[in-house]
Amino acid sequence: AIEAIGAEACVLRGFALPEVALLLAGIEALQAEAGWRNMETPSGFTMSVAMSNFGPLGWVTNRRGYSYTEIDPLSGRPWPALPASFARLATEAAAAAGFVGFRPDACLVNRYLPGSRLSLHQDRNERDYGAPIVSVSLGMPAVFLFGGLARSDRAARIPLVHGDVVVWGGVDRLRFHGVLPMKDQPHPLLGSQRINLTFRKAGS
Ligand code: MD5
Ligand code: FE
Repeated sequence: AIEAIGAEACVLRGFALPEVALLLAGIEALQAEAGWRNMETPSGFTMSVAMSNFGPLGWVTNRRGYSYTEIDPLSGRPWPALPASFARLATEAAAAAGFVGFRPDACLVNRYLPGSRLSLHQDRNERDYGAPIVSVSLGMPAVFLFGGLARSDRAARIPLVHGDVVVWGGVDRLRFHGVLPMKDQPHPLLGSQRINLTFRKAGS
């Protein structure tokens, strides 16, 4: 079932459910190899969302700004490689939403605990806004804020649960968005956490 949330944005309810075991195994391996970290924003706040990345490119923030790097600044080594099963899921979800040929080169992994939130922002650190973004929700439910092209536009509240996949592209690619503070609603597999995979084409 495809649920449109914008002209070129949609929710694919439960699309990732058949892949959950593979995704969780990959996330466990990422946690062991690279680990979660709460990064600092350019304005000096520590993010309440903990992050890590699968490569080749990983999103980072620090006092100097936001960027994509080939090397994990914490380990000094390349980010762990994106498992083929993850890339396939992102490509298939994008195609189901009408974006054929999506090949992600970055997968940001966000871990939300009760109280974690993501304030309203745009994703503007990628080279080519022509590629869509695919996001996979796992674990605790969240309320996603889907705004407009101006920060002041009123935002819709979209509930996202374990297994849901959202695809944004085209005219919806630069809309403001965020995640409301997480309530503690433990999930049978993941407990008191939400993990979001954000697949992007960040480089050329
Ligand atoms: C999350 N993460 O639930 C979201 C999923 C981030 C982030 O926002 O930057 O790490 S991706 C949501 C997204 C991406 C690109 C465009 C739009 C939403 N949009 O136009 O609403 O952790
Ligand atoms: Fe974002």
